[in-house]
Amino acid sequence: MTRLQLTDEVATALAEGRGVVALESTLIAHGLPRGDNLEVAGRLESIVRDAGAVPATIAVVDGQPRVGLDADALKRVATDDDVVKLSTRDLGVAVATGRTGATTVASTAHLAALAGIGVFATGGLGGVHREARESWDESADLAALARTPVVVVCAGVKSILDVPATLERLETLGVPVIGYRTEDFPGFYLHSSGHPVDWSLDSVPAVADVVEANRGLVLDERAMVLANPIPEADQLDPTTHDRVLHSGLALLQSRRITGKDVTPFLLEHFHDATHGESLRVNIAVVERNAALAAELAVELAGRPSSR
Ligand code: PSU
Ligand code: MN
Repeated sequence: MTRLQLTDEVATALAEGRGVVALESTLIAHGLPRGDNLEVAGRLESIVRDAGAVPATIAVVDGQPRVGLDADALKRVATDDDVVKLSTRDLGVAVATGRTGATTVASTAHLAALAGIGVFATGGLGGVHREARESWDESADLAALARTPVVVVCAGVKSILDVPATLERLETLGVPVIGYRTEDFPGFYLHSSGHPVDWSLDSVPAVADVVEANRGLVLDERAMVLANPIPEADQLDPTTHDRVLHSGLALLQSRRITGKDVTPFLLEHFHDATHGESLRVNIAVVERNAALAAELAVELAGRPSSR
């Protein structure tokens, strides 16, 4: 079997049953602009450490799947020009051909679960794209969540997607979606997507109870989504949001952008068109998710039954 390369810090933490948080690398390599991204990647790791857990940023470097990146590898993923976006179906090709790539929610979750990591922080999930009825564009993230045992802390899905369709698909796939201190599914840049969630929990121990209950029911072979919204005071201005979203969707059509380029293109459009305001929100979102994921990882590690 292809061996995962764990940093000593991650290997030791897992062996000792301490809290570990997986972090995804596509948001670093392809979701944030160069310049800010390396700094953000480092800060996410510090936030996890400050909360008493160990960060494991996941990527493929020269064909080697890595769980935890040293400073050199993190820099390559954030700054090299030839870093490809790897979903789960791309992992084998990347390993066999020695490529360097950043992992999406789908592939990060897969590698995290293989390494025995149960908690994962990201920004927003991939989901069902608008116009999916014609394009069939649904992120492989959803299928991966249906078969991967990990808790994913995110701020919902971006409004660039079809949010209600994505929620329907998560329901069909049997993936629990829990709002953290909210009754609404978050809208990534916005506090609320305008769509409710079935379940809301107010504390990290309460979330850990659900993780344990699912395990007891042998329902833990799939993921659980913990949806953590940005506070309303910090969200992107909704009017700006709607305007930029419409112009971005129009550009997508006129430039015929499809496939794995859609999400990075729209993110960059938001960052350009809002003059960095969406970037500020994006960074706040991922930092808050890393902090909550670390709290949950520490809570679960403190429960002997969870090991
Ligand atoms: N959400 C973000 N930033 C991102 C992504 C999602 O806030 O960069 C990335 C994630 O890696 C996610 C991927 O898994 O986009 C989904 O891409 P696609 O729609 O091509 O599956
Ligand atoms: Mn897609």
